Amino acid sequence: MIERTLVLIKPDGVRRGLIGKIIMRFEDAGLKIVGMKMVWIDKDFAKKHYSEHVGKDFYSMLEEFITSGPVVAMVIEGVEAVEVVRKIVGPTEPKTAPPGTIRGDFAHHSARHADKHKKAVQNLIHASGTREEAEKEIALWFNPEEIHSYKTVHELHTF
Ligand code: FUP
Repeated sequence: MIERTLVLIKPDGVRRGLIGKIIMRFEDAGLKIVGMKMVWIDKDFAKKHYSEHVGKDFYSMLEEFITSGPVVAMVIEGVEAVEVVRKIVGPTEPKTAPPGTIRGDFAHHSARHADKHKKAVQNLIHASGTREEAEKEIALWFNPEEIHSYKTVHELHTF
């Protein structure tokens, strides 16, 4: 039941100064950050991360976006964390993402608007979609020694 998932605060989130507010959403839900770093990836690394999208119409825009500045990469741990983190992040398109989700509260652009301007939709976050994806993505972004095992006060004071 305890899972780990990969979360990226994308370059738009970093540029907008939302790192702290975004991390707070995960900590507020009781999720545990077990790995974290700031990385500015290149095009080769972007192709590895978005391997399932390489060759699609929107890929070049996505690559331009994800390599446009540094991202904050995190490994987040918790009960059924993959699904819970996706719920907190919200749907891909900020326009569709409901209030209360990170994408719904801190962004509003539509996919149509992004397409019109030939840009990837600026949606602040990447979060692994499945447990299999999480495993693959964590291995791509983090060395095992960059992921830490420790107890939060909540774990120490409860069962
Ligand atoms: P998500 O799982 O929510 O990150 O979304 P996807 O894996 O479907 O898409 C990856 C990224 O590509 C998303 F952040 C949005 C972007 N994208 C576009 O910019 N245009 C498209 O037509 C489809 C996806």
